[in-house]
Amino acid sequence: MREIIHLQIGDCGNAIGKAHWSNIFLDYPFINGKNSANNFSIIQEKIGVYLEEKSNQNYTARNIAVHTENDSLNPYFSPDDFVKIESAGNNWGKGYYGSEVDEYIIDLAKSKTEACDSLQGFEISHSLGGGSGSGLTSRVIEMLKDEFPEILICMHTIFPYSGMGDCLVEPYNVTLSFPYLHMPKNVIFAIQNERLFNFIFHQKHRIPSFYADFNHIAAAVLSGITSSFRYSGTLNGDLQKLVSNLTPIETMNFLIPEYTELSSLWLHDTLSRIFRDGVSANLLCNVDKNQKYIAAACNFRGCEDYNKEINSFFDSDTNEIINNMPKKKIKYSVIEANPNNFPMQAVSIINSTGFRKTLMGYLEQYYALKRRNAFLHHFYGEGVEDDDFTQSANEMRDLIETYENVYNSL
Ligand SMILES: Nc1nc2c(ncn2[C@@H]2O[C@H](COP(=O)(O)OP(=O)(O)OP(=O)(O)O)[C@@H](O)[C@H]2O)c(=O)[nH]1
Ligand SMILES: [Mg+2]
Repeated sequence: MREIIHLQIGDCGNAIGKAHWSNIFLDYPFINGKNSANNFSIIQEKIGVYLEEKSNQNYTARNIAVHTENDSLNPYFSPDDFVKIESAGNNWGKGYYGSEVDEYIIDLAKSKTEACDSLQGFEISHSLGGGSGSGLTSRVIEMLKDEFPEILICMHTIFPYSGMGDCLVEPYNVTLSFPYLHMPKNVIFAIQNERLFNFIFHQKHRIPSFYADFNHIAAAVLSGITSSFRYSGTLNGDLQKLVSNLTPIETMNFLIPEYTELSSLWLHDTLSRIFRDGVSANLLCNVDKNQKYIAAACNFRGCEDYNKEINSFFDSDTNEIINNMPKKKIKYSVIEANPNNFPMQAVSIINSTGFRKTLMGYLEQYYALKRRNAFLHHFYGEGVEDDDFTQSANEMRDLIETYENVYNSL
């Protein structure tokens, strides 16, 4: 079995993690005392990827919850997998340097690893706006890399609003985290809160309720992406395949999810709207108007009856080019089971030079704050040095330049 260990760190990481695990457990209607008449062999085969079997047909999540309070998902989370932390007060420095539980988290990860047959990687849900999700996550990534240098780490990362964040120092937290995300053998599924807002406002035509609506979508994306690791015979069936298919250029390791709720009535129109030249409204990060895709994949769920329509959409107009990528290069798979939260959905993953715009947004805000020396003493007081700021911002600028070079060279 190729197992994945999931960690959820901070308020946002735990809220999204919890919503995600609820979805996962709904996918297994035959465990923990529940019965189902259906044949679930297609999912049973890979049940050990995410779940630990405690006793016959009784499973818990292979999860480590790092949070200020134990709001666990009973009975699916084991109390031994909860690590209590103090809030890092929205300060990356406090999360990175001030944590007294970093070694305990790594010990827990090590003991979970030892119980695995063949670990395929770690997954981390977190946000970059607060101090724990940014700083403690950076520390944990660094320590995991020391301990398991060859293992893949896959981040499900919520980026703060790029204009009107909850707290003014968010651009510092994003920038200081950047070098820890942008490392070999990491992939980051990047979601911006403002894009979740826009999605609900424009696609669902209502004002979102914070954060329940956001987390509903973010968890649906996470379940959509990870369903390929949980169902047999799917595209990108393990982390390694996903990383090698979606990150042809190692330094471009940020992936943008795109979430779409599908209706049988408008299936073809919806697919034409999301897979077309330009910017799809369903992309969950801000991207440049002129962008070039370097890789893309899509997982459909609950669409089995529409296999023919989906195949014919991708097989028609095979000369069509979508943001510089031939349509025929988009890999897709259709998973039989319904997605729990909506009858039919598509979750795409895009690797695009357009991600430059997301990074530019935070870097500009970072410079605007840093130029005025705003709030710096809070960070210096926690052990962050001016060099840390400068090096992180430079690294971010280098990646922005890489995106520009790749755009110009394609
Ligand atoms: N989508 C979403 N975003 C959230 C949620 N909770 C907080 N955020 C965003 O995440 C950032 C704050 O991060 P938190 O996760 O609250 O902070 P933390 O990791 O607990 O860090 P500290 O509180 O400083 O210890 C802000 O940008 C919020 O807008 C949530 O449940 N869902
Ligand atoms: Mg918090």
